[in-house]
Amino acid sequence: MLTEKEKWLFDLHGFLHLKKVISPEDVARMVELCDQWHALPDDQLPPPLHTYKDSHTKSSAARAIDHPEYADEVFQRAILNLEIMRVILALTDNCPKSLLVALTKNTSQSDDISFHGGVSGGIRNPANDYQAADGRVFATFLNAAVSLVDVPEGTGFVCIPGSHKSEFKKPEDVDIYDDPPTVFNVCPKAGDVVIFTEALCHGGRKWTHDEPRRTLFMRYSTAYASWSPTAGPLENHRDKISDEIYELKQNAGFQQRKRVVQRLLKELGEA
Ligand SMILES: O=C(O)CCC(=O)C(=O)O
Repeated sequence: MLTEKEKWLFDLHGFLHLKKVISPEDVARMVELCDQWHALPDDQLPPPLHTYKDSHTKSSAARAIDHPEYADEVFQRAILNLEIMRVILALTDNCPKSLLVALTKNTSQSDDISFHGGVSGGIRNPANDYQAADGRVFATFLNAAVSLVDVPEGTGFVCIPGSHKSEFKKPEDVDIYDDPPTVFNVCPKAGDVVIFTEALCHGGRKWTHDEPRRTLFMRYSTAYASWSPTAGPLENHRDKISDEIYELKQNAGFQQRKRVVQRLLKELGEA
């Protein structure tokens, strides 16, 4: 399902930039909802939407609103987008699970995000693994970042190409503002998607433009990933998502073929 060039690029760089994947109508609807929700405090968001917080999130970081797919089907369409799923299915060997989805708004007040991810000193995390063998590429934890705006050069997503299989620890002084070839700044247009393995060392440069940056981050893992049992569908909000999204969010053994996967493979001419 990946072309030979896509396999070569993903193996070499750790990400793929797919162009014009989401329709302009869906992008416009997502921007509208993004602006509407980001204007509200958490207690006025439609449940189960809320702001992402963990102990590492700085209060100055861009606000990310989790679970938008439970509030509007435009986000469910994005999760199941055939062009995105073509890549996710190939990379998870047809055993995917939809994890946390977040709608992020960066303004010129938001902090940048320093480098994280990557293979440190050659030590690999089996829940965030990358392998290439037998003419195939395989990753257990992926992020599909749909840009809802045109990203100008010098801002937005940056990564260290190839760091998903680096054997050595990143030197302390290499940072997100370094130049190529060490650091690469990916600049998608609205509707493009950047799919990367979370094993890739990546971060986000400060947004410097008046028009905010809006991004939909959709994480996927293998359905049997050891760390993801806590990240299943929200049972209290089951009625807000389709049967296919519900199934895609569930755990499954690696020999099990989800019905939604079977349907997608058929549409892709692979089953
Ligand atoms: O595109 C960005 O701003 C970086 C996002 C990021 O680092 C992440 O989602 O982990």
